[in-house]
Amino acid sequence: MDTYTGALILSLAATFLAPAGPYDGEIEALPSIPELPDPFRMDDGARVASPDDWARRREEIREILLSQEYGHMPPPPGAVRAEDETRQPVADGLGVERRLTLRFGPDERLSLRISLTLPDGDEPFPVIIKNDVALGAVPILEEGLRRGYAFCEFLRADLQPDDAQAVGPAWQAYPEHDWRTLAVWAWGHSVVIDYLLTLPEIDPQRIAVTGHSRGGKAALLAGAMDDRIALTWPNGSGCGGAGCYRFGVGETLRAITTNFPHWFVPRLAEYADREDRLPFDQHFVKALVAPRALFATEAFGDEWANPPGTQLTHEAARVVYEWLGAGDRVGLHYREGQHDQLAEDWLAALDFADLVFFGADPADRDRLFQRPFDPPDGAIPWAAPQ
Ligand code: GTR
Repeated sequence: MDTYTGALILSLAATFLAPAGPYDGEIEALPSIPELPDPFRMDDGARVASPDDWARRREEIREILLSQEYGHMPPPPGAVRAEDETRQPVADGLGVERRLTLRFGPDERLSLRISLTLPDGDEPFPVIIKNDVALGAVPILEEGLRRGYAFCEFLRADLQPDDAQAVGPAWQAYPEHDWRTLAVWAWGHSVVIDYLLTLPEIDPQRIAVTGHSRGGKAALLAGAMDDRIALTWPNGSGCGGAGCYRFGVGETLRAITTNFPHWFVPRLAEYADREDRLPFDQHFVKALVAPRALFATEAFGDEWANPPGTQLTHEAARVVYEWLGAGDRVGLHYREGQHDQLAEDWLAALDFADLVFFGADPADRDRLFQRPFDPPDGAIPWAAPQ
């Protein structure tokens, strides 16, 4: 048996031999919940009443999302070795870009190419980590360096290619995990953080993550899973990201699980056209980020990514943020135009980061907290505990 076949068999076994949880039975046997499920309702039916209850509920929410949607990822590898390849000044000397290869995982079998651009200024620097398919794609690099931000991009396909047929390096290195492609890419942020935290230049309290579209889904999941992330910023992430399965427009659960079966555990596809049976919606992912900062950037013309549904799960998550006393740490920005991550999105995110990291109030604060849509009546039938 070759390595690929062996890894495939082990990862299928991991999926099917996992102990059954409360949501693993027949879909039809699960309760129908046409509105957004109550994040404060524990698996046993009791309602969260205290911070201790919420800590337990967060663990339940994590397990719901990993078992029903993304698959379980290993812990961050911890020991990450960097091979320094090149260093060069960028943006007229405002910063220096390092290109590196990280080596980590069991027997250092995994590698990840990154670019790290540090400003010329007083360390430690806040950092924005971005997962992508190419390096050097930060459109506001100069402005960001001027404001004192470091940027770190990584090539997510080094971990797992975006291919339904491929058993990529991460799946081979950790065959006992049922993590699917979005979970692997999300974990990539944690690998990068393991490395960045070894550098005196990086401020450990001010780490942000971002990605666009499928990369935005991965960045949001990273923020939900890794509490070291202080600001989670998905861009145009839509279905399976900052969007909503039950409400809105654009890509459906059936469409995404048919076209991208490798992104999610096979279980998710069973909910196609039966979204009311989902024990979660995407506000659960956002609620896990709370009370750490969360900012989503969207475009009105990007219907496929569900602009109104994104606002709805945002509103639902905001109930959790407010209950935790962090209502001013969850922002939402819409711009005109289409599916992309443009300078306008980056500038809004920099303003939001300045606000939550340094308390710097931007000139036009309201643009960071937009709610342009009328939410459907009764979509959020629950409120925060008293
Ligand atoms: C689309 C997919 C979206 C989004 C997008 C992208 O084809 O349906 O969920 O991920 O690709 O990543 O650009």
